[in-house]
Amino acid sequence: MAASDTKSVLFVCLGNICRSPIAEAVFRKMASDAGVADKWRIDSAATSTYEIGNPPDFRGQACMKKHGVPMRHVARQVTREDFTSFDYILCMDESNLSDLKRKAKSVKNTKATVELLGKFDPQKQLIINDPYYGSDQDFEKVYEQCVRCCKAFLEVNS
Ligand code: 6LJ
Repeated sequence: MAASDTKSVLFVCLGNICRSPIAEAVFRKMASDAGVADKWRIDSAATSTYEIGNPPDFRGQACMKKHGVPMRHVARQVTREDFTSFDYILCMDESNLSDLKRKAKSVKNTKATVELLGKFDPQKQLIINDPYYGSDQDFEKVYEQCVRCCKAFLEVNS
């Protein structure tokens, strides 16, 4: 596989411990199951500095274990380089989107398409809400939304 055939996606949320590591892990497993993992660079990051260096939220880890999806990540913040090196930056809510669009303005030669992951949802649930102050059920909903959206995103990129 030539490097020029590689696509890249960065999943982004506020803290990079709840939603975006789930999206990253779900998408990586789908790409792997489809036999195209070698064609993708897949990562996740935060708009904020709140949780830099921390592992995914325990409730998200439990949710992913339950569904048999491996997840291993250390939270990091979005960098200027992310805007020039990723093809897609997919985020979760309108606050993420406005933060990313503001950051993108200070970067020359941004190549990334920045959009809501929810735009790919066949059930049209556009926003993937922050489950930080929520319940296990809220994490389950995040997972289900990520499954629907990542499946559709992979299909349009196949
Ligand atoms: C600056 C003030 C905020 C959240 C989160 C919320 C709050 C989070 C968090 C998602 C992932 C110093 C840091 C907000 C990781 C941490 C607590 C506050 C952090 C907020 C508003 C509504 C719903 C959820 N902020 N950490 N401190 N989401």
